[in-house]
Amino acid sequence: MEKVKLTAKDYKTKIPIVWCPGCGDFGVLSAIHQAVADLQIPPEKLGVVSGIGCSSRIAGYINAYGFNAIHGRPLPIATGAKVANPELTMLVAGGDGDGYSIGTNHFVHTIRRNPDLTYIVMDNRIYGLTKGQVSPTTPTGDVTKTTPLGNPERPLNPLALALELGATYIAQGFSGNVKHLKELIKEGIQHKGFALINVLSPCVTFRGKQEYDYVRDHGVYLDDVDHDPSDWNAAHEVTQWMLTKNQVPLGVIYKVEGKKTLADEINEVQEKARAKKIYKDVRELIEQFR
Ligand SMILES: Cc1ncc(C[n+]2csc(CCOP(=O)(O)OP(=O)(O)O)c2C)c(N)n1
Ligand code: SF4
Ligand SMILES: [Mg+2]
Repeated sequence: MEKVKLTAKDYKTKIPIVWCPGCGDFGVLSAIHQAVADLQIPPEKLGVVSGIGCSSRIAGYINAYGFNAIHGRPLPIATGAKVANPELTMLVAGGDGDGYSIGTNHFVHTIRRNPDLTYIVMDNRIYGLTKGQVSPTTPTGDVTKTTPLGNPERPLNPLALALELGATYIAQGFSGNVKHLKELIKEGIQHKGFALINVLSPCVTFRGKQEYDYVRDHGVYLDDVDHDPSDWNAAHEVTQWMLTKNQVPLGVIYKVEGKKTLADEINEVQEKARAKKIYKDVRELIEQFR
């Protein structure tokens, strides 16, 4: 029998979408629907884990195994799901607050382990769900509900942090360019190892529509300039553009293939353990702790 071709529509759910009109997250959702359809990943082979926030509602809007984790914890949960069922394509999605504030420790240690996950962060540079508090990526000086006289802190640079920690795929997208973002997501999914896709995804309610203009005016597509994503030093320079040149890099910033993933490491340990025959079975191991 001929296989039915999946389309973006097959990944939509009936859950009403409650984002504000104009929210950047609509673009991200559309890019994900199209990316998984292009790759023909059946919904039963797809997992989406999110955290808490407006952006994290996205898990409910994708026809797949979905899990709304607690705030800041989608990465360890997705890592566990991937280890338990390596056949699942695992997407992790959330906001800048979820991933780069309360979830920073998981961000750091997940990258160290290089699990085969695609992490899509909807970076709107604000806490949207809780009504407009300063976030770790809010620019210095910006007025928010919790910084009425301007944000006194320097923003975190997730791209540079991920690069320093050894992430094997780092990209930045824009929810105002769904076609481009879709390709970044497809490439992230096809990459073996941890893929970070930071998406500038404006919160029109708490930061205003001009966030779209900011990315349009300052965005530089890496495909249009001579950037080699396999060159770590060149990638490092690109991660600094927002600070050094007031430019927003868009595209694949860094990519290295062939690095061991968490699954490779687990398989190696299991093989070593079997070869050494240290224990006859798990009961012998447990006995040691009595
Ligand atoms: C442990 C815990 N602390 C605080 C909160 C409240 N809270 C919910 S969402 C959120 C921030 C979300 O910001 P972000 O991840 O950037 O998502 P956005 O709404 O901007 O998409 C906070 C502080 C919570 N739910 N759980
Ligand atoms: S508050 Fe901001 S982030 Fe949340 S749905 Fe509205 S526009 Fe989007
Ligand atoms: Mg946010």
